[in-house]
Amino acid sequence: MNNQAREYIDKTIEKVKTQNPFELEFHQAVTEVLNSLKPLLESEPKYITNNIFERIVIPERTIIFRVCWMDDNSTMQTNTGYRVQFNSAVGIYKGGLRLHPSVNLGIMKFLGFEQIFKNALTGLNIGGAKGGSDFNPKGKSDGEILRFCQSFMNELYRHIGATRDVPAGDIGVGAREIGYLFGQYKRLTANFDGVLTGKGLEWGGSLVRKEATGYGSVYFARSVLASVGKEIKGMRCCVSGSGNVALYTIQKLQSLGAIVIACSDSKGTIYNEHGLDFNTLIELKELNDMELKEYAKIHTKSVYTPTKDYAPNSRHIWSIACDLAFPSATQNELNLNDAKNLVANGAILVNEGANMPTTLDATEYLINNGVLFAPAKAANAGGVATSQLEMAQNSSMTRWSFEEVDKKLLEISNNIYTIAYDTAKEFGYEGNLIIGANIAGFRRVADAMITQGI
Ligand code: NDP
Ligand code: 2IT
Repeated sequence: MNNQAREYIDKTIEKVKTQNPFELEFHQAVTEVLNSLKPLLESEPKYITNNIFERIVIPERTIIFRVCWMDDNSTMQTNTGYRVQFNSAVGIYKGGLRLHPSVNLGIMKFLGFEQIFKNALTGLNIGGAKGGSDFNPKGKSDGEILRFCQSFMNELYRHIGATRDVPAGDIGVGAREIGYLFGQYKRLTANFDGVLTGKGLEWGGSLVRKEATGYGSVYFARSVLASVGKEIKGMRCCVSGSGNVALYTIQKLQSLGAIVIACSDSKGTIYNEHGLDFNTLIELKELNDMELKEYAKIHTKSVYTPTKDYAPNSRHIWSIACDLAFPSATQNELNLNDAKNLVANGAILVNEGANMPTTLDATEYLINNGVLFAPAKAANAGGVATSQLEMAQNSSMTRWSFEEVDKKLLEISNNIYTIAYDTAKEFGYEGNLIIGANIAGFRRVADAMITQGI
């Protein structure tokens, strides 16, 4: 049986690599998830006999489309748009839209694949999807963003719907973009419905959605620390990124008494041993889309390190001594060198706010060196879970208070921790939340697939 499970996993991973050449991030996500399912396959051969692996690694539907838009010089620009509707076994397709020049099919598929299990872990009825474009929002005028979003929706609208597929934000997609996308959807369909989440509070959005991923990430970290008798208060934290997830991670950490000593953006890292000022960060990054280097001009005792001064093959932020590390920017932003620095400096927890921020070898190193590890699909699920709470409010035409939504978010985060912890323990890997989260998420989806037939 052991060999059969191993062979089945290896065979599937090899097939994924052969059939999806060059999609390196997708290979990475599949490799991580499938390898961690070995204990489950050994005890439950039905997943092998039902050929679940072959099915689960292929999206149910992939939409790739051309997005033409007019820039401010009246020159026509063209980008590629994507929506990968990966798996609907447990619910409506759900997942964000990413606008970043690095976007390609492999990145969309890795994100969609991760989203399947993340969404399943929430216990809610949401399936996995992801979308976006290689459009670079940086340096674009408001009019250019508007025209891009409208053109993107001109194709996407026919594939989504409040009970079919509900996109949301991700890198490069925040309140402004969701507004433009929603406006165009409404114009094209004449429907005012919950087709996107992260909407404005006056037109169907939910309180706490903006904060949810960051808050949820910290709630999750709190559960992990509690399991070893520690608390967040007084912990020195490094949070990479300074976008939506990072900012609200910082706010919640500070409100719980942690000292956030560093954060970053794509251009550099800011450090202050006495802690960073949240309001300045919001002013610069959320409200004005400015570079983090401006922070050091306001808080002159802070130290700014531009990316050109980073040590080779490492991110400066992970060489700063801290207790808790919250990679919350992008995929593969914490590599083996970074993991070695964190271990050498005594970090006790890596809590993934971004999707797949830690490379496979770095993850292995951290775990082998006794660092607590909270995997993305468990730690950052608060965002999508609160999106589902937004959908629930939309469909019942009600509105919940901040406290009500926050309480539900906390409950969901705590439940995810419990299910990941208990599942790892059930298979003899107590404390390994990667194995726990992957098995629990996969089992729910795979059982639904089997029950629903081919
Ligand atoms: P934002 O666009 O709001 O912020 C992204 C941040 O990361 C920015 O500070 C950006 O720098 C930095 N960044 C992005 N790409 C790179 C890169 N290639 N190298 C260095 N820095 C980079 O995105 P979010 O905060 O929404 O998303 C961050 C991560 O969290 C992503 O992995 C996303 O998939 C994940 N996530 C997001 C959720 C959400 O609800 N938004 C939910 C769950 C996960 P700069 O400011 O210079 O652009
Ligand atoms: O990666 C993610 O979970 C998100 N970008 C949020 C998705 C959502 O539908 O809220």
